[in-house]
Amino acid sequence: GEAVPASQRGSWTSFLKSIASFSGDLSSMTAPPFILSPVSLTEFPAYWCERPELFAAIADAKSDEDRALAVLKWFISTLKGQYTSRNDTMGSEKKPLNPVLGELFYGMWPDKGGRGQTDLLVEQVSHHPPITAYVIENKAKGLKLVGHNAQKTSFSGGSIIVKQIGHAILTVKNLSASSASGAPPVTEYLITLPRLRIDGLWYGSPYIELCETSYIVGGGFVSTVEYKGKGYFSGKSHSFKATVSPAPGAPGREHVVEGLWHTTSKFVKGGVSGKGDFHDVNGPKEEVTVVAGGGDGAPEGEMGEFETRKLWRLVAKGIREGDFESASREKGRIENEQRQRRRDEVAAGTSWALKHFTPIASDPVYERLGALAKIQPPTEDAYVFLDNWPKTAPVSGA
Ligand code: 0T9
Repeated sequence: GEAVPASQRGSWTSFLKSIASFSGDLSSMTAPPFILSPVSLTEFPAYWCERPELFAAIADAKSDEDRALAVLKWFISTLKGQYTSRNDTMGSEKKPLNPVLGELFYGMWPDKGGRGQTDLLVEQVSHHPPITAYVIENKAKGLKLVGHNAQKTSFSGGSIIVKQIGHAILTVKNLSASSASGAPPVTEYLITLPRLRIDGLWYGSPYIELCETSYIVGGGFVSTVEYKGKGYFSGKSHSFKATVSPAPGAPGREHVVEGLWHTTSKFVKGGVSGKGDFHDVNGPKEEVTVVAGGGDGAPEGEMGEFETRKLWRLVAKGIREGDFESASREKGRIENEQRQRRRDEVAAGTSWALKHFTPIASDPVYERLGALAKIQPPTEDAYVFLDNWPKTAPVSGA
C-alpha cells in the first residue's frame, strides 16, 4: 500500500502475519518504524476532558434527567479525540508506546469562566497485561472520574478486534444539597467502554471503528449507546444511536439521540424543549497542560524519572525525527532497566508499590449499577484512588 514505505513493506507484512496468528498482548510486539507513535498510552486518559466545559456542565444540571443528558453529551463528545485524533495528527492510527509499570502522567486544564480547574493523574498499574488507571477531578464542581483500561485483542477478517476491559465511575457531589433537601450527597455513574475494530491494516493506514454497545448507568437513568460503521443505520462511518431511559422503577422521559460521534448528533425522540441538536464537536478542543509531579527527589517543576514525558523523551525524539536507531536503543535501555528491577524485586522478595491506587477484586459500584442494565460481566475488578494528589508544578522551561 501507499502508506507503507517501500523499505518497510516486508516487515509490515510479517508484522500483520504475526498478529493474525497470535492473540493477546499486541502492545509488546515489535512493529515497523513507520507505524510507531511517540505517545505513551498513559497520555490517553486525557481524552476524557478535552472539552472541560462539557465535563463541568454535568455539575450544573438542574435535574436527574438533565444530568443524564449532560453526562451522555460529555461522553459522546470525547469519542472523536479518543478514537480519531491520531489519524488527524499523525495520518493514521499508530502503535502507542507501551507504558512501564509505575509510569506516571500528570496534567490539568485551567479554570476559565468559572468552570473550575480540572486535574488529571494517570498511573500504569500493570505492565503484563498493560493496565492504566486514572483520575480526572474538578474539585470546584464536585466531579471525579476514576477508571482503568486494559485491552483483549484478536484478529478477524483482516481487522484487529479490541475488547476494552475496565470501566469508569463518575462521582457527582451534590454541593448545594442540605441534608433536608432529600437529595443524595453523591450520584454515581458507571461508564462502560465500546469495542473497537481496527481496519485499514493491509494498506498500512489503520483507523478505528466503534462497534456494539456501551452503557452509562446512574442517577435514575440508563443510557445505551449503540455503535455502527459504514453500511448500517445511517450508512455512514462513526454512527451511533443513544437511548436514555429511566432506570427500572424510576420516573422520567425517554430520549433518543442519533448522529455521528466525530461530528454532530440530534434528538430523534424527547430532547430539551425547542432544541433538536445534541452534541457538536466540530469546534476546537483543549489539550491537557502537562505538569510535573516531582518525586524521587526531583526539584519542583521537574519530572521524576517515571513521568511519561521524561521517561520516553529520547525514544519519542527518535521517532519524531526519524532516527529509529536511537529510538530503539533508548527503548531497549528502558526495557532492560525494567527487567533488572523485576529481577531485583524477585531476589529481594518484594514487589513494586503503586503510588496512587490500590487494586480491588470486585467493584461494588460496578456491581450495583451494572445490574440495572444487566451489564456483563456482573462484576469487574477496579483500582481505588488513594486520594493522594501530589503537589504538581508547571514544567519549568515549557
Ligand atoms: C484507551 C484508546 C485505547 C486506550 C487504545 C488498541 C490500542 C491500544 C488501546 C483503547 C483510550 O481511552 C482509547 C484508543 C486507541 C487504542 C489503541 C489503538 C491501537 O492500535 C492500539 C493497539 C495496542 C495497537 O497498537 C495495535 C497495533 C498497531 C500497529 C495498529 C495501529
